[in-house]
Amino acid sequence: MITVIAGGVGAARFLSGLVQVRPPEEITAIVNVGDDVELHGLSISPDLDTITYTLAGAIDPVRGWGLAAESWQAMETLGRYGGTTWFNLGDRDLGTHMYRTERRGEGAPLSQITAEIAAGWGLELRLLPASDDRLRTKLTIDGVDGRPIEIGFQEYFVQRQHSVPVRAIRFEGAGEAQPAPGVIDAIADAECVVIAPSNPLISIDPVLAVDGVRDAVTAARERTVAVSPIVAGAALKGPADRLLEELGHSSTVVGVAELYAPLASTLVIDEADAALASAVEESGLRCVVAPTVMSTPAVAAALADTVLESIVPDE
Ligand code: FO1
Repeated sequence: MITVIAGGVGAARFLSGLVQVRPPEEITAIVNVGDDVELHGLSISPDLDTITYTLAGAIDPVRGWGLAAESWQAMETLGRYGGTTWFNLGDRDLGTHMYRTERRGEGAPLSQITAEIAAGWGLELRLLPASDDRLRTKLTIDGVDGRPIEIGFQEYFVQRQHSVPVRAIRFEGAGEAQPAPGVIDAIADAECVVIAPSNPLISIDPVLAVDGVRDAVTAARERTVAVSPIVAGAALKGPADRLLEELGHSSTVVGVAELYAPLASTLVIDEADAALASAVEESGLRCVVAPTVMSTPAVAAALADTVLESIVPDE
């Protein structure tokens, strides 16, 4: 079993490579739910949907989220009334949120609903939300009068286009949220645990914040490999580099290594950062240098192979 700790776009790309080199039924993705949001009375799980749509080959390739061949008629009607339109929900995508909301209303746990949606797209890997309980990433930024205010993840990421400095990050519900059924076993029983190239602070940390998950990954450290989401000091997509700096880390592969040293025994970095390999190893992880910019499915498959090969079999 290969278990992948996953956020959104970067993790989805990695998983689309992994399913090319390993049978999907041997793969479990444990997915961040801290980005989840309720809008228009609908339950929306962006990272679960991004991974589902990507692996189904239905993702919009330009946006990296939502469905391809989308239309926006419902949003246009909402706009006519002055409704909430800063979070764009395509007409096809709305069907997913309507189904998830209907099933939650029937009392189904998110993990069950996620399995139903994945099956609806013919996916064979196992997708698990990190928790069936409520967990929400909250960010503290400077309000208009300079005083700190706390906002939700999508208000930061989309409404403000993550263009504001972040003072602190908190995972509301982390104290109570329990791992979804199968999450701890998927880590404990995995021959290899992969920390996907997702944002360490807002995609990976909220998964680790769920009760027992960080301990489970730490216990599996010798079989855990992380892929750096930072290449040549920058994030390929999103605010990972700025967030690392704003929260006192270095937005380099060494900064990532220092964050992941307690959790993983190997960090895979891009060839652009080859000169930093020894600095990564000084942080206490083995360092593997390989192409990590998954510009094509072939690169994603090669990266997945590299990750699996970097696991030193138990002596
Ligand atoms: N990202 C945006 O930048 N703008 C949007 O309007 C937007 C809408 C949206 C709707 C559904 C969905 O699943 C994702 C959506 N995203 C949007 C991306 C989303 O904010 C991010 O994918 C994750 O939350 C962070 O990885």
